[in-house]
Formats: sequence, structure tokens, C-alpha cells
Amino acid sequence: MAEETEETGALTDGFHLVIDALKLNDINTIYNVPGIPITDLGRYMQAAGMRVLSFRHEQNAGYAASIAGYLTQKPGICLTVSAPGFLNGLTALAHATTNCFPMILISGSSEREIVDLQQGDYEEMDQLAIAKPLCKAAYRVLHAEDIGIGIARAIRAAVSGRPGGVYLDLPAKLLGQVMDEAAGEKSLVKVIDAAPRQLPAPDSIARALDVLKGAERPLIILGKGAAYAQADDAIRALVETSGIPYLPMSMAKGLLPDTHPQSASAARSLVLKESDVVMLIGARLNWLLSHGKGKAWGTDPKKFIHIDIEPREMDSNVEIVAPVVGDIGSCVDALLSGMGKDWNAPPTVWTSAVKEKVDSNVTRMAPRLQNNNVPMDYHGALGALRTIIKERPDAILVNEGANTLDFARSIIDMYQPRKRLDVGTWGVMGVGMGTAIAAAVETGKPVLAIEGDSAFGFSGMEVETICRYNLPICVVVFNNGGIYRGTDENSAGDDVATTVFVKDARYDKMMEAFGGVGFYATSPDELAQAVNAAMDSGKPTLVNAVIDAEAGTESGRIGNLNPQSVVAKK
Ligand code: ADP
Ligand code: TZD
Ligand code: MG
Repeated sequence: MAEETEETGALTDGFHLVIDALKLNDINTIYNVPGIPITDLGRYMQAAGMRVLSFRHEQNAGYAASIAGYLTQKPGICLTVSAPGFLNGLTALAHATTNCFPMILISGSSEREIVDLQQGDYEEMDQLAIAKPLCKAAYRVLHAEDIGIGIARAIRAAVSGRPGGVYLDLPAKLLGQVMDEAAGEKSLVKVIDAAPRQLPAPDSIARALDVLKGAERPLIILGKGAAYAQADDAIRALVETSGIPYLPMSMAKGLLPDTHPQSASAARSLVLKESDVVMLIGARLNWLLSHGKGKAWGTDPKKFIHIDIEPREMDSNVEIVAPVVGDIGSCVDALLSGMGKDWNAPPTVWTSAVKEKVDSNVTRMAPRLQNNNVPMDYHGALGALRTIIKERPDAILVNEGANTLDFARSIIDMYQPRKRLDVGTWGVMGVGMGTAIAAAVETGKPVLAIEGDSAFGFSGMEVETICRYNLPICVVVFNNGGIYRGTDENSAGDDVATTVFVKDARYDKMMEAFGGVGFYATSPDELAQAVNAAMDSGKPTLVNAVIDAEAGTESGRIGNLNPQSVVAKK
């Protein structure tokens, strides 16, 4: 929108400086919901050749941006309006920070002078202060000439060190500020080496190898940080050279194929309990690993080696005898070269004990996955989808729910890195459609989203977005008529139980409402047929999979986290 003026030559403004700064840093995709003061920003972005995907709710745009960051190692951008739009985006910003995904939430905001005097502006809110505790860094830009540096700082904060969410506040007035075009161009900053490698100290590598050498029952745990790092070949080489059994955390599944002979997934309880040395690579000892102590970890004393880019993660829950601080690629390379060619594999008593347990558990599970029961149980339905992922290893699996999540995680083998995207560290319901959309947009691959009916409801309106952009996404709703089960009863009053939904709901019709294709499946065979047809079509599709309302358990696999009332009357 540069205009010629006699005194100053060509002009630019805040809108265009934001766009130029993002483009200069190779950021070309924006996840947004338009409105005051950023409607025109979205329009100008499109006009400048950026891909601007509009959502029906900012939370879903935010989840899309966060997973885009995870998949690409560039900050995913979510663009929102002020106060309510900003607040809708905040859950996703906090989710990104919690999961170590690089994301920038850019929100328009109201006039500073009025907000700070609390004089009641349109959508008045001190957004910067509210965002701060939920992200790695929060910045506000007040002058057009600072847009370049502001965006550079936001990018670097999001991706360097431990990645996370960043908030960038752009007051309405800033966007309209005008400055000389040449001076504007000069003010832009191209971020050089946004996430610099962080080499581990050689003595930390030597210490880790010493501990590993002394191990009789070693275990490697791979977390989503390892998947994020995109050091896939090195990680595979480390696992294979070491000969150590490994356990992938949920989103690290597929970093090595789940069918790999060293995978200990199907012997999780055994390896956690019995191992003596555990090497964590990009996985925190948080609740998902029972904080590294207690019953799940057995009675044998453990030694932990921890590889992470964040020094403060060391000793977070238990003592770490060999902290290795650095980026995973560099750390794994250093460990590999330290191991050399004649590294001794762990004792076979250990590796065969793990292998035996894996084989017996896999054999025990196999017939259950082949059942063709009607109504479907989780094993029958997921057995069918497991085959589909095996035949389409390139597809991205999105997964949320309780039983739908926990069973799918253990039943569906993944074959390639970063193909399993799910609820992450918090176990958030509602990430589904935003995640599916970003996965399709960022990778161009087909997406299979396996959704509990409750989980789907949190972002279900985005099926319109999926249809609008004609994305190759097949949503399968595991319809058991409720949260965990569809059979709860309210013992008093006429309302249905708190966990129950409308019976026999037809989620497939929601997809049809916007021009996509709906399917209805009542048996594993029908489900397999529908999903294959859906994925072959490459069109927006939704399969309503009727699941036995009695099949699920309370809270899936984490029912133990529910507090119990000691005075419960019922
Ligand atoms: P999971 O839930 O799969 O166990 P977490 O989210 O708990 O994984 O842990 C991911 C860890 O990976 C975080 O502690 C984060 O600091 C770390 N991390 C992320 N990227 C890198 C990287 N490039 N190098 C080293 N560590 C990383
Ligand atoms: N709200 C948010 C944002 N996240 C949550 N995790 C929850 C609420 C609580 N919750 C769970 O932890 S799982 C779940 C809820 C509401 C839904 C489970 O029902 P589902 O799956 O239909 O998705 P299953 O297969 O019926 O168990
Ligand atoms: Mg359900």
C-alpha cells in the first residue's frame, strides 16, 4: 500500500511491515480468525501471497499454529483480534509452551492510552500482562520502526533453547502507522540461526557413556522432544548401535518403526520396573512417567541419564546422575562417536527377557484386534484402523479422547517420525481439528483423525473449515454416546447423567452439511471399508463409528488420577 509523496518518497505502514518481516523470515502460513483490528492484515497477507487459513474459533487456530511449529521447527503463527479473540487463543498458547512447541500468538489490541487508564475501550484488556505467565516471552510493539525487531525477537524466543509459545501484542494504532518505505525495509531483521545448535560438554558425554557401560538392564526413553529435533537417522543409529531396548512416548512413536525389534512398547511395565539405567532423550520425568519414582518404577534403584536442551529440567523430579545438556542432534552424535564401533550390547538375559514379554503381549492381543463384534469395541475398531495405518504409513494420525486415545496409542503401530499427533502433555481435549488441519496444510499428507465423540465436540465446527479448504482429512468419531461410556445414569432428577450425550447421534451428517462426505459404520469391516474409501477419495470425510456404549472405562487408562470422595452418599 505504499504511496508516493513528494517529501519522503514511497511510504509503508504497520500492516505491511508485519507482513514483510514475517515473509523475510520464511513465515508464509497464518492461522487466524479475522476482526477488528486485524481484518485488513489478513487481507493484505493474502494479497502478499501468504496462506491465511481462517478458523471458526481462535482456540483451534491456535492449536493448528502450535502443531505447525512442532512439525516444521518454525514458529506457527496464530492471529487473533483483541480481548475475547486473544483469550480464545490463550489456551493454545499455554498448550504450546507446556509441550515445547514453537508458536507465536499475534493479537491486535486496543488503544494503550485508554486501556491503561481503564477508560473502557472497545475490547479493552491488558493483554500483555495476561499472556506473560502462559508463554516463554511476551512483547508489545508500539512504533512501526520496531516491528522488524519485535518479530525477530518473537521468532528467536519461540524456537531457540527449549521451544515454546510467544505472545506478540500489536495495538491497532501501530498497524496504521506510516513510515518511509526504504527506512522501513532497513528496519526489518532476518533472524540468523534462530535455534543455534547447543553442543554438549564433552565430559557430560563421557559421564553418560560411563553410566551406560556399567548398566545391566539399560533402557532408552524417547520423547516428543526427540521427534521435534528431526535427528531421526542419528537417533536410530544410537538405538541400534547401543542395542538397548527403547520406549517411545506417545508422540515419539514412529521415530523408529513400532515394529522395531528393540521396541519395548508392549513391555512398558516390565522395562520401567526392571531397568537399572534409563537414558531419557527429549522426554521429561513428569506425570506421564510417574515422575521417575514410585510403584511404576519398581524397587530396583535407577540411574538416570537425561538429554535435554533445558538445563533446569535436570533433577526436576529425581536425581540425574548424568545430565547431558544440549540439542538432541548434537548430543546423540557425540554419544554415538563416543560409543565407537565395538560398543558392547547389553546382556542378553535383559534383552531377551524384554523381547519375550513383548512377543507374549503382542500374541495375546492379536485375536482381540481381529474381532468383528457389533457393536464394535475399541479393540475391534482400532484393529481395523491399525491395518489402515500399516498400509498407509505416510498418513498422519491425529488422536484424542480418553479410551479412544489410550487404546489407539497402544494398538496402532506407527512407522514414520512425527506421524502421531495427540493431546500432548496436558491431555487436552479439543486439539483434534486444529491439529488435523495444520497437519494437512503443513505436510500435504493425508490425515486420519481418530476422535472420541466428546473430544471431537470441542472443535467439531471446524469441519466447515476442513471442507472450505478441501483438505484430505478423514475424521473417525468413536461414537460411544458419551465421555468414557454412554451408559451412566443420573440417580436423581430428570436430566441425563453428566457424562452422557444424545444417543445415536449422527456426526457423519455434520460433514455432509458442509459438502464433505459422511460414512456410517457399525462393524470393524464396515469401518475399514469406509476409511479406505474416505482416504482414497482425498476429500473431507467423517466416519461415524458406532462403539459399544459399555466398552470404555472411566478416564481411560488414568482413572487412578480421579480423587475419591470419602463422604460420598452414592
Ligand atoms: P514427552 O511428553 O514425549 O515425554 P516432553 O514434552 O515431556 O516429551 O519432553 C520434551 C523435552 O524435549 C523437553 O524437555 C524439551 O526441553 C526437550 N527438547 C525439545 N527440543 C529439543 C532439542 N532440539 N534438543 C534437546 N531437547 C529438546
Ligand atoms: N476439557 C479439556 C479441555 N480437556 C480434558 N482433558 C477434559 C476436559 C476432561 N476429559 C478428559 O480428560 S477425556 C474427556 C474429557 C472431557 C473426553 C472423553 O470422552 P471421549 O472418549 O468421548 O472423547 P471415550 O472414548 O468415550 O473415552
Ligand atoms: Mg466417547
